[in-house]
Amino acid sequence: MPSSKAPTPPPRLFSGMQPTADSLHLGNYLGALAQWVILQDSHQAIYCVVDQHAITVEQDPDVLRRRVRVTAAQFLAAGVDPARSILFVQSHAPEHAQAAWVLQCLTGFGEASRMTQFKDKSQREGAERASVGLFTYPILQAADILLYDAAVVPVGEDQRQHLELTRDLAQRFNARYGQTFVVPEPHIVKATAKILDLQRPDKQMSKSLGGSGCLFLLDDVKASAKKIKSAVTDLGREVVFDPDGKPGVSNLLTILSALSGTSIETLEKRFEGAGYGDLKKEVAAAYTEFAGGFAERTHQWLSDGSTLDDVLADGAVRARAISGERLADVYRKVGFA
Ligand code: AQP
Repeated sequence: MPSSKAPTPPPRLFSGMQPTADSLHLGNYLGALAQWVILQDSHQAIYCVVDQHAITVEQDPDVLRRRVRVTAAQFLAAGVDPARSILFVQSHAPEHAQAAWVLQCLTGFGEASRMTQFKDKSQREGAERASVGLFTYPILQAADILLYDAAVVPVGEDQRQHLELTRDLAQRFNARYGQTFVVPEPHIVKATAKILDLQRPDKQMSKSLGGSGCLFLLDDVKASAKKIKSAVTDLGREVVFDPDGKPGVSNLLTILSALSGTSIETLEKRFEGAGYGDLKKEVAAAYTEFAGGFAERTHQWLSDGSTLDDVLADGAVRARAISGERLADVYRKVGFA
């Protein structure tokens, strides 16, 4: 006799990226987006273009609008499947900002002050110019995640501290008001958690460093191949994986391994007796092949504007069906009439 028990739904997963550049970079892709695509098979995945996070630093409204679509198109080009996963824009779901207020009231000022990303970014902006939104950014991020009962959050290493805060806030709310939020686990894949800048391999690749050390996925591939060929390498000649002693070479091996699906050990063997120039040539070829196809798919999505809009509108409806219910529960528990 068939069992009457409904199958257990797959665990939920939430992650987002900011629409703050005309292109994602290779760190965003290998550190997070590539995982997003894989995890769709085992999770009910919810992916978000976090435009409310973007305005924590000044944005030109027209540029921001354009970048929201370009960012969503890149998620789709990477393989996010809107038939299986929810893809939406953060500002289309006002529940995020509403839940963030409740969580802000549970967060200690000292606790928020310890967030290293705020310290770094506010130093860059200057204390007077840094917005209060930049300060409370990690609490909005906590709301993003907790509203969806996400068990798993795939991110790069730089997000670990924010995830810890999210977990603390979930536990604090649950202890004070009764079981409400799922306490999420970060999903950080060690091998690609921190892709380094090609010119400054002591720093992570980032759009704010930009320049010749950052591979923007929608840039001209020839220019990107040139950046790879002029990447800073290390003393010595051997192509070996040694992140402390040879950060530049190890970073190139990590990139090649991730793009080609070949293990680092196999690559080390293949490059025995070869030099850094050979390694760079192969990384440039693998990158060119990947980024060429990625850019083409992104432009296809952008050229079919109404389909992209439909995907985002449908995603917002599906997202709000989940977050609306959780927010109502939160409001009731904190005593809002
Ligand atoms: N270099 C990286 N290696 C691995 N993962 C990375 N991520 C970012 N850089 C690397 C991950 O990408 C996701 C996007 O997060 P975001 O939208 O918050 O992007 P970001 O942190 O603003 O990206 P940047 O380039 O690092 O921006 P700036 O320079 O403005 O700080 C996250 O999961 C992140 O971990």
